[in-house]
Order: sequence, then structure tokens, then C-alpha cells
Amino acid sequence: MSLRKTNSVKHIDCDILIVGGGFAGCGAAYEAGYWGRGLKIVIAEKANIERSGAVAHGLSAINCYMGMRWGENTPEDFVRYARGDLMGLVREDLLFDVARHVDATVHMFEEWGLPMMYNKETGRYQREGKWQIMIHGESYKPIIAEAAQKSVDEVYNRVMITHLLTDAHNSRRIAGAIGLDVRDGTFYVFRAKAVIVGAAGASHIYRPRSIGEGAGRTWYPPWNNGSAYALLMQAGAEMIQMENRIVVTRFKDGYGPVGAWFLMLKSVATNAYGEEYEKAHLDSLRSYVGAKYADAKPMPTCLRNHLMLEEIKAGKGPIYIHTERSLDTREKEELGWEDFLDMTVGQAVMWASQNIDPKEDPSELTMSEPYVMGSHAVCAGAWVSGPEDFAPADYNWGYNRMTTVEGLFGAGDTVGGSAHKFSSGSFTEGRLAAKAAVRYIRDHQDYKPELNTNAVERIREDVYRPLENYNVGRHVIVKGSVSPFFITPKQGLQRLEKIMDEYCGGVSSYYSTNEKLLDRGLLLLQMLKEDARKIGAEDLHQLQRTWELNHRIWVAEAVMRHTLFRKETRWPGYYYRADYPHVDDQKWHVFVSSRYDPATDQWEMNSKPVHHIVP
Ligand code: SFD
Ligand code: AMP
Repeated sequence: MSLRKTNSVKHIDCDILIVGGGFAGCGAAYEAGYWGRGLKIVIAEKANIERSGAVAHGLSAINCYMGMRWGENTPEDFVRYARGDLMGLVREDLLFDVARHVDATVHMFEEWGLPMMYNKETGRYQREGKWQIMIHGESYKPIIAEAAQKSVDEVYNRVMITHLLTDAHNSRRIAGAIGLDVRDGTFYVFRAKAVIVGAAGASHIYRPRSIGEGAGRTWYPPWNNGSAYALLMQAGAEMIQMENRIVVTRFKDGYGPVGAWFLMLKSVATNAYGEEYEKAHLDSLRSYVGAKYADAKPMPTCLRNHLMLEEIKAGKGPIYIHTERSLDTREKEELGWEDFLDMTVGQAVMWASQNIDPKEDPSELTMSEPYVMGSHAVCAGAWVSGPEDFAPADYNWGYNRMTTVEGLFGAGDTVGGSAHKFSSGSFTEGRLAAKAAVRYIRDHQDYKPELNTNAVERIREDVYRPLENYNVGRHVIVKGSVSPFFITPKQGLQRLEKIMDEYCGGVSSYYSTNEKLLDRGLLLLQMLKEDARKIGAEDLHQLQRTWELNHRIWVAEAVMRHTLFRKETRWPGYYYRADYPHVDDQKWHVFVSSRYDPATDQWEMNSKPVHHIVP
């Protein structure tokens, strides 16, 4: 495909641009529509909003619900829970803010038609666990997307945002974004007074366990490529906790989630010899991380991983989850199947293909490759301003969820330090960001965003360069599809995954790394960055893959730099700094922060205080 065929340009002027129509984006759309009457609000979504993002295939639970109307939990309880799970390092102001609003969000979901599960005895939502409720959620995403679509002026489906644009006269203020229509190649130039990014965290930064015939199978979806972080970083936004990647315990090979099984169905996990290893290792865990963390209830997610890993390293695998001991009624059996059919159909297929009847046989558990995200039991992401009534002075600079770039807001995976939001909390955070963005626009009535036309032209050349690389290089194929002039996006991706896996604590090293490995990894990453300018894309699909890879490389670099900076092992079970194997609360009870400076092409690493607000 030649550049000539893809050079149609569309200019869109709006007040608020929402990047990504996932859970955070839909929440932002809904709330912006409510408060922003008279403002022009648009969404740019790289897939189709009806079935995009992490919830594309549906979910079987809403994992963040307080149940305040029934006196089940308070926002303060939630802060204590998430703080304990993240080994102390969270933004308590952001957590509290999500918690106090999230129930209202869930009630709206029910009004919009989401089928909830009710407990027949209590008349309340069916609890999966203390924070989680069960839903019949196969159509969760289309239901939420409908509300979002009705709230905004325009939705641009199949438009991937590749770059954010700052103002021509102020590089610290947002002014718009560049988008690529991945179906017809149109180049979009959005001009906006405020931008809200909800473009999700990332899988495929690390080499997945599923390679070869299972390539692409991951728990976090393969289409989530970390744009949430890459876009922000390139615009100069400050980030925190990028070293805080997550490893999830999952049903082996199908990546089926475990929450419903452990929490509601009360399944137990054992090693291959039938021993309940978690209990057996409590004493050694206490001496490793201290009683404060080892005895937290529930045990932090990373430490549960750690115990499983120890068992595997001791040669006592496979680890089994005993579904057969808990599916003792027809009702529970149905719940078990629905859990996967609503959320991870592949796991049900895996059972069928391996002749596993979950009411007769246990299933293997495994630990996934690491993912970079901000809404599960993990909180990588942007350093944002907190709610004005609750945030400490140094956590607040005017507008809730605004990043350190003026007018640029974030929600969901995008926001750092605010873990355990899941789907409902991400939507809620989108609402909070949008309300603040509307206020920001109203407070700055005179502002007219101005774009730097030279910069836009440079980006346009960059965006389509992979098509040109291919067009030139394809005439010099030396063998099969190998050209000395370009690499394919897939080759680039595999190289990135190998570097991260082997140098930055992936599965092949049991999640372990050290300073020497990280230094070497960063060097190899620089070489990959150079070669990434020579990627050849044979069509628009491969062009999209190229831009997804470019964003992934940015995320990987941030993860590496943060991992290098934090000289301790804060989250054993997520990753280990072998040269600093312990939690070090004296020196490292802080957030690691970074800022890439687009003007100098330099990274600045720093730390920020963690304030404990909730007793
Ligand atoms: O059990 C661009 N999640 C669960 N949440 C729950 O509440 N309950 C569960 O049961 C959950 N489980 C679960 C979950 C996820 C997955 C994959 C599985 C199981 C198998 C987590 C939530 O899904 C997650 O927390 C939220 O979805 C996060 O919201 P957000 O908005 O931060 O991300 P998104 O929904 O993926 O949306 C991102 C959107 O951006 C688009 N996009 N658009 C334009 N330009 C670009 N450059 C873009 N890059 C991305 C995407 O297409 C998408 O629409 S359980 O396992 O925990
Ligand atoms: P998962 O299915 O692993 O994504 O988890 C869904 C929810 O259940 C999340 O809120 C997890 O933190 C929680 N969870 C999963 N397993 C356990 C466990 N063994 N103990 C406590 N909470 C858990």
C-alpha cells in the first residue's frame, strides 16, 4: 500500500477528546455528557466500542463494589484492603474517591439492563467475595457502551491514537491527538481543549507462556498494548509505580481467573502431593517479609504468588485447584461453568479438549507472565491530581485525575497508585476525570488550542513510514520473507518479549532480575528502538501492529527504568530484585516516579512520599 493511498486527512475540533472507549472511557463519556451540555465530546476508539477492551468478551463478576446501602463495607475499609494488598504503596486519596462513588456506578449498570445475580436468602447482590459481586456478564460491554455512545457527539471507531499533541505555545498543555484509521488509513488530527486517556494497560510486554501454537493467548487481552502509558509518557507526563507489574494465578493454558473459585466456591489449592502449601509456609514468609505483610488479611496477591512459586521451584508441581471438592451441587456446577463462559470461554474449551470434568477432576494452576496495568491487584500509571477534599496538598494541583500535563486527564489503567478498581472502579474513575475536565474547560473559557503544524507533518511521515519501509524493502527479500531492510512487527514484538522476559524478570527467570541484567536489558532495548524505525508494514493491519509495538516498547522502557531505580523487592511474587531481595520500608516506602522529557529526550527518575491518610 502506498503513502498516496493513505494520505486522506480529517481535522476534528472538539472540547473533550476521550481516547479509548473501554470501561474508563465509557465512564468518562457518560459523565462528560451529563455535566458538559453544550460542549462537543468525542471518543476515538481503536476497535469498536461495542466490544472493545478488556471486557470485550464479558465478565462474570464486578470486583469492586462496597455494598454501602446494606452496610457491607465502607470506603475506609476498601482503602485498608487495597493498601494491604499492594504492600503499603497506594494513593489512598484516589482509592477513597473511587470507593465512595463506585456503588452508584454499579446501580446504574443494573438500571441499564445488566443482569445481576441476587442472593435469594438476603435479597442482596450475590457476593463472590467481600468486594466482588457476581453478574450474568456476557453482554457487560455492549450494555455499558450503549450508555456511553448516547452521551457523546461522535464516536470514531477503528481510530487508533498514536500520539498526543501539546499546544504550539505551551509544551506542558494538551491540545489534541493524532489518530490513524486502521481500516481506511485516514490520518486524523484532533484538536481538543481537554483529553481524557483511557487506553488501557498492556499484555505482550513480556514473552507469554503461550507461544507457538498457542501464541497470542494471554490473560490480559492481546489487544491491550499499553497506549495509556506510552501516549502520556511521550507527552511528558509524570508516571509512578511502573515497576509494579502484575503476575496472576490462573487456570493453566486457558488463563481462567481464579477469584470465583477461591472466594465463592471455596476451592483449595494444593501441590502435587495434596499438601495445602500456603499454610505450611507461613512462618518462612513471616521471616522473609515480616509479620506486618505476611499476616495481612487477605494475604497480599503477590505473596500468594510467592508461595506458589516457592512450591514450584521446590519441584512440588503441578499445583492443583480442587474444583472437584467444591462442585457438590448442581447450582455450584452451573456457577462454575458460567464463570468461564461469561468471561474466558477458552478455559471451558480447554476443559473440554483435555477431558477435564471439573466436578470430577482438579485443574492445574499456573502463574502468568507479567502484565502492566493499573486497575487490578496492581497500580502502574500516571501521577495524577487527587480529589480536592481528601488529597494531601502535594497530591493535588487543581483538577481531579489531571496528569502533570495541563488539560490531560486519565482514568482506569491509566492512573497510577489506585489499585483494585477493576471494571466498575475504572468506569467510576472515568466519571470523576470527566467531571473535572468539564470544570477545567469552563474555568479556561478563553483557551483556544493551537497545534504546531510542522510537528503534525513530522508525525504524519512517522506514522506511515512502515508502509514505505515495506514497499522499498520487499524488493530485496533474501529468503522466504526475510529482508535486510526491514523487520516485521511480529519480529519486533518477539524481540521485545525476549528482552523483557530474560532481563526484566519474566517467567523464564522465575520473575527474578538484578542491576546487571537490567543495565544490559536497557542497552538491548535501545537497539530495538533504533530498529523499530525500520519496521516494514505490508498493510494497514500491520501498520496498526507497528504502532501497538511502538507503544509497548515505551512501556517496557519505563518498567525497566523503574525496576532498576527501586533497590528492594517490594512485591515478591510479582518480581524479585535478586541483589536486593527484601522489603525495605526504611528507604523504599515511597513511590518511584519518572518523567520523560520530550525536549531533551532524557528520563528523570525520582521518588515521591506515600501518605497514609486512612487509619
Ligand atoms: O476476574 C485505544 N477485569 C475484571 N474486572 C471486574 O470488575 N471483574 C472481573 O471479573 C475481572 N476479571 C477480568 C478482567 C479483565 C480481563 C481481561 C479478564 C478478566 C479476562 C479487569 C477489567 O476488565 C479492567 O480493570 C478494566 O477493563 C480496565 O478499564 P480501562 O478502561 O482502563 O481498560 P479497557 O476496558 O481495556 O479499555 C481500553 C480501551 O482503549 C482502547 N484503546 N483506543 C484508541 N487509541 C489507542 N491507542 C487505544 N489503545 C487502546 C481499547 O480498544 C479499549 O476499548 S478478573 O480476571 O479479575
Ligand atoms: P482473579 O479472578 O484472580 O482476577 O480475582 C478476582 C478477585 O478475587 C480479585 O479481587 C482478587 O484480588 C480476588 N482474589 C482472587 N483469589 C483470591 C484469594 N485466594 N484470596 C483473596 N482474594 C482473592
